[in-house]
Amino acid sequence: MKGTVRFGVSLPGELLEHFDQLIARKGYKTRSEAIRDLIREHLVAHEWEEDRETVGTVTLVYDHELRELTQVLTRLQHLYHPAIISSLHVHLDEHNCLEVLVIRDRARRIREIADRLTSVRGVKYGALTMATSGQGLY
Ligand code: NI
Repeated sequence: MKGTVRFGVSLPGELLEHFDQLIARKGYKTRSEAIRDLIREHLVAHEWEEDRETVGTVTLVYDHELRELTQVLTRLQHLYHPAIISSLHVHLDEHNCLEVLVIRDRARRIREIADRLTSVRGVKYGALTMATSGQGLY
Protein backbone atom coordinates (compact mmCIF):
# COMPACT_ATOMS: atom_id res chain seq x y z
CA MET A 1 0.00 0.00 0.00
CA LYS A 2 1.45 3.30 -1.01
CA GLY A 3 0.24 6.82 -0.42
CA THR A 4 -2.37 7.81 2.11
CA VAL A 5 -5.11 5.31 2.98
CA ARG A 6 -8.38 6.07 4.78
CA PHE A 7 -9.96 3.50 7.06
CA GLY A 8 -12.89 3.38 9.47
CA VAL A 9 -12.57 2.53 13.15
CA SER A 10 -15.35 1.51 15.52
CA LEU A 11 -14.88 2.22 19.19
CA PRO A 12 -16.90 3.17 22.28
CA GLY A 13 -18.07 6.80 22.14
CA GLU A 14 -16.76 7.54 25.64
CA LEU A 15 -13.33 6.28 24.65
CA LEU A 16 -13.24 8.58 21.62
CA GLU A 17 -14.41 11.52 23.73
CA HIS A 18 -11.62 10.88 26.21
CA PHE A 19 -9.11 10.55 23.36
CA ASP A 20 -10.27 13.80 21.73
CA GLN A 21 -9.84 15.69 25.02
CA LEU A 22 -6.35 14.30 25.47
CA ILE A 23 -5.13 15.08 21.95
CA ALA A 24 -6.62 18.59 22.09
CA ARG A 25 -4.62 19.22 25.27
CA LYS A 26 -1.51 17.93 23.52
CA GLY A 27 -2.09 20.31 20.64
CA TYR A 28 -3.02 17.91 17.84
CA LYS A 29 -5.08 19.57 15.12
CA THR A 30 -6.62 16.34 13.84
CA ARG A 31 -7.35 12.81 15.08
CA SER A 32 -5.45 11.45 12.09
CA GLU A 33 -2.17 13.04 13.15
CA ALA A 34 -2.61 11.79 16.74
CA ILE A 35 -3.37 8.25 15.54
CA ARG A 36 -0.38 8.26 13.16
CA ASP A 37 1.88 9.17 16.10
CA LEU A 38 0.36 6.42 18.28
CA ILE A 39 1.01 3.84 15.55
CA ARG A 40 4.61 5.05 15.14
CA GLU A 41 5.12 4.89 18.91
CA HIS A 42 3.87 1.30 18.91
CA LEU A 43 6.18 0.35 16.01
CA VAL A 44 9.17 1.90 17.80
CA ALA A 45 8.32 -0.05 20.97
CA HIS A 46 8.40 -3.23 18.88
CA GLU A 47 11.74 -2.24 17.36
CA TRP A 48 13.11 -2.40 20.92
CA GLU A 49 11.23 -5.54 21.96
CA GLU A 50 12.42 -7.45 18.91
CA ASP A 51 16.08 -6.50 19.39
CA ARG A 52 16.26 -4.75 16.03
CA GLU A 53 18.93 -2.26 14.88
CA THR A 54 17.89 1.03 16.45
CA VAL A 55 19.12 4.26 18.04
CA GLY A 56 19.06 5.41 21.65
CA THR A 57 20.48 8.27 23.68
CA VAL A 58 21.97 8.05 27.14
CA THR A 59 21.97 11.14 29.33
CA LEU A 60 24.39 11.28 32.24
CA VAL A 61 24.92 13.89 34.94
CA TYR A 62 28.01 13.57 37.11
CA ASP A 63 30.62 15.47 39.07
CA HIS A 64 33.79 15.68 36.98
CA GLU A 65 35.89 16.20 40.11
CA LEU A 66 35.46 12.55 41.03
CA ARG A 67 38.59 11.70 39.11
CA GLU A 68 38.10 7.98 38.81
CA LEU A 69 34.54 8.43 37.59
CA THR A 70 35.57 10.50 34.58
CA GLN A 71 38.20 7.88 33.74
CA VAL A 72 35.74 5.00 34.00
CA LEU A 73 33.19 6.79 31.79
CA THR A 74 35.86 7.59 29.18
CA ARG A 75 37.12 4.00 29.23
CA LEU A 76 33.60 2.64 28.70
CA GLN A 77 32.97 5.06 25.83
CA HIS A 78 36.16 3.93 24.09
CA LEU A 79 35.27 0.29 24.72
CA TYR A 80 31.91 0.72 23.00
CA HIS A 81 33.14 3.27 20.44
CA PRO A 82 31.74 1.73 17.24
CA ALA A 83 28.24 1.86 18.74
CA ILE A 84 28.56 5.31 20.32
CA ILE A 85 28.28 7.49 17.23
CA SER A 86 28.25 10.91 18.88
CA SER A 87 28.49 12.61 22.23
CA LEU A 88 27.77 16.02 23.67
CA HIS A 89 29.34 17.38 26.83
CA VAL A 90 28.01 20.40 28.71
CA HIS A 91 29.70 21.91 31.77
CA LEU A 92 26.61 22.73 33.83
CA ASP A 93 28.45 24.55 36.61
CA GLU A 94 31.76 24.36 38.49
CA HIS A 95 31.21 20.71 39.41
CA ASN A 96 28.48 19.14 37.33
CA CYS A 97 28.72 17.82 33.78
CA LEU A 98 25.95 16.59 31.51
CA GLU A 99 26.69 14.16 28.72
CA VAL A 100 24.43 12.89 25.98
CA LEU A 101 25.64 9.86 24.03
CA VAL A 102 24.00 8.70 20.82
CA ILE A 103 24.17 4.93 20.44
CA ARG A 104 23.33 2.93 17.31
CA ASP A 105 23.25 -0.85 17.61
CA ARG A 106 20.83 -3.68 18.27
CA ALA A 107 18.31 -2.84 21.00
CA ARG A 108 19.68 -5.31 23.56
CA ARG A 109 23.23 -4.07 23.06
CA ILE A 110 22.14 -0.44 23.51
CA ARG A 111 20.41 -1.35 26.77
CA GLU A 112 23.54 -3.17 27.91
CA ILE A 113 25.77 -0.15 27.15
CA ALA A 114 23.27 2.20 28.82
CA ASP A 115 23.17 -0.02 31.93
CA ARG A 116 26.96 -0.09 32.14
CA LEU A 117 27.18 3.71 31.89
CA THR A 118 24.31 4.69 34.17
CA SER A 119 25.33 2.26 36.92
CA VAL A 120 28.85 3.68 37.25
CA ARG A 121 29.34 4.75 40.87
CA GLY A 122 29.04 8.51 41.25
CA VAL A 123 26.73 9.08 38.26
CA LYS A 124 23.99 11.28 39.77
CA TYR A 125 21.53 10.80 36.96
CA GLY A 126 21.47 8.36 34.07
CA ALA A 127 18.68 7.62 31.64
CA LEU A 128 18.20 5.84 28.34
CA THR A 129 15.84 7.30 25.76
CA MET A 130 14.66 4.67 23.32
CA ALA A 131 14.57 6.45 19.97
CA THR A 132 14.50 4.92 16.50
CA SER A 133 16.46 4.60 13.28
CA GLY A 134 13.35 5.99 11.61
CA GLN A 135 13.24 3.09 9.16
CA GLY A 136 9.79 1.70 8.57
CA LEU A 137 8.14 4.83 9.94
CA TYR A 138 6.36 7.01 7.44
NI1 NI B 1 32.25 19.16 32.08
